Amino acid sequence: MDRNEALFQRAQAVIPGGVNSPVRAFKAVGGTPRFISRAQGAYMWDAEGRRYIDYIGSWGPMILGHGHPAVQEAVRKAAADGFSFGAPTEREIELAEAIIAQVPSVQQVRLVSSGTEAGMSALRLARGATGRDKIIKFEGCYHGHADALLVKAGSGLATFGHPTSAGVPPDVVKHTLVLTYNDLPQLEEAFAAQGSDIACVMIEPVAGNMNFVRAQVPFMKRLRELCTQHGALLVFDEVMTGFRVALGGAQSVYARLIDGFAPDISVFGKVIGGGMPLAAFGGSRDVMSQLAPLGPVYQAGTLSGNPVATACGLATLKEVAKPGFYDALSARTRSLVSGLEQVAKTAGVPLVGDSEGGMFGFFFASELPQNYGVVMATDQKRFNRFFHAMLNQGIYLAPALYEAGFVSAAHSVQDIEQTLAAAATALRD
Ligand code: KE4
Repeated sequence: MDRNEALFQRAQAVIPGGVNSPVRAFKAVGGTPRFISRAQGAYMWDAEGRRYIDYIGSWGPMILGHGHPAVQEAVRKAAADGFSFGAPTEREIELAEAIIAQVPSVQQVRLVSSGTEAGMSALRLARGATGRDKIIKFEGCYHGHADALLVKAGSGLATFGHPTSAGVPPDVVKHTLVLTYNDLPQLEEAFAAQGSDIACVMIEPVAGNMNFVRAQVPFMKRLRELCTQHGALLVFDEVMTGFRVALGGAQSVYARLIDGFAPDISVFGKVIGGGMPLAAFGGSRDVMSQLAPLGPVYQAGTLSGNPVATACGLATLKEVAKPGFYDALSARTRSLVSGLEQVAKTAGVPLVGDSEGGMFGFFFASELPQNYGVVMATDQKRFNRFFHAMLNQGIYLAPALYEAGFVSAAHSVQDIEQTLAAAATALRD
């Protein structure tokens, strides 16, 4: 028996589903998950010693590639000085300053340990700052697993959401309205009907949890206007896009396209921790002053701003802030996506893709989907066959058609060429 299979069996005896996060179990694509023993640069090795070109990068954090020497050195030194103090440290200030330096809409940040914690806290802050209960999110956007965000659309616009998970009381999600991504008439209708009750709209500006779907510029422009007009806060969930699609995150992309654009609260994770448990949320000094110990909105965390995690995140942000980093990363990622489209065209298979910075997606479809329903109507069987045909050739893609992919600064031209050659073989299936 393959060691991955043996480990998966052993894991399932002591860990629910054998994994500590559901998407790792390969349920969407079938087959046995690979148990990773080590990673370096653009590569990971599984328990059988097989090497994979890694297009997940821990779902976004590993933008430099695995084991970057400067990051490893920073973590080694920080660990030698102590793992956790439960007291403030200078490096938390440095990391906050590094984030604020790149994101003009953020004047203050609070560090936490996961994207879920950051999203949950941002939601509570928005409700506390506005004194309102209702929130809007979009189908297909994932903001972590806080109860109020595990919700699917109600039967009609006027009705609020229903839980998507057992254990979430309907009462908890009754204030959550779920709309269709990029659906401007529906957004207008929701605000016209309930705008004065909406605390915030939470959105993934480039939705990486329905593969790769951009919020269209007119939609985003109007969303900003409606939030401002009705006194609702616009919460940008940049856990995946922050420091991944651009140094200033997705909001810097929209600020170039929409005059004066900025969200009110931003949520970060993944890249800012460089692979260690660290996330953050931030906004204007005025909004952030609502947080304890200054204000009435409580939020806390034993390991928030952990000294080893902040060292990892800070070393990562120092590397990505170097001139030309995102130009090179964007070009490499674009070469992958355009190469996949070309290979599919040659094979006569409909495939379309998109990318921004080091984040990409592709669909077995002829047009880029604009919302979750269209994403989930794309060819799932073809995706799953393609996923395994690539995995068997040493190319590790996201094990679900609704997940985005990630390229790191360590992915070489040769890695992209090897991937495209494998895709040509896989598409002959
Ligand atoms: P975490 O709690 O997993 O650190 O972050 C939650 C989160 C919040 N917001 C966005 C936009 C996210 O993408 C995520 C987490 N992303 C998933 C990948 N789709 C993490 C992978 C997993 O769940 O294991």
